Amino acid sequence: MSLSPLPSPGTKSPRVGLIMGSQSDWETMRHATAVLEALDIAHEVRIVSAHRTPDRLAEYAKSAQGRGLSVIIAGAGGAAHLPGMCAAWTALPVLGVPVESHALKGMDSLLSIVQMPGGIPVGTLAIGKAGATNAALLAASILALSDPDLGGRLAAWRAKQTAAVAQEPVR
Ligand code: RP5
Repeated sequence: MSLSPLPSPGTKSPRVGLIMGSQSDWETMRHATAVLEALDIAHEVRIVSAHRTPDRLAEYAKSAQGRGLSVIIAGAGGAAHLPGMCAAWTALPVLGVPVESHALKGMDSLLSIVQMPGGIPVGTLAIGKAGATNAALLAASILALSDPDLGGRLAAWRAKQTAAVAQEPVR
């Protein structure tokens, strides 16, 4: 696997790595990239399958911190061992997004991500779009601890969301 080339001058190097087990996960995980883009957080997106491309996963996770990433978001469906295996290879915070599966509606994904044995944590979000959205927001909160400018952008994003809630329902 060829990992990210060095960013060209003027390009920000990725701070968030977003990985998913399959192309089919993109429909869910695109909601995470939408938030990262709205908050102007440099990120990279890769397909990394724990069982179909195990060497790619090991290389990705082991090199993540050295390449400047601070948080990894990992989305997977079914026997969703990608976030857990990723967390085993890196000490960076790993946020797991359970992708909704056909057979069990994502309950399989959720349980296989959330039930990490004590010792290797994966911060597990909700199934599907909400989880992908919140994974990106949580990554933003983590990064904002040491980035006041991003903290301001996140506060503005939340204020805009608040302002969009009507006082009364349309009847
Ligand atoms: C997992 O298997 C992926 O994360 C995906 O959610 C699921 C199905 O993958 P495809 O069969 O669509 O490639 O590895």
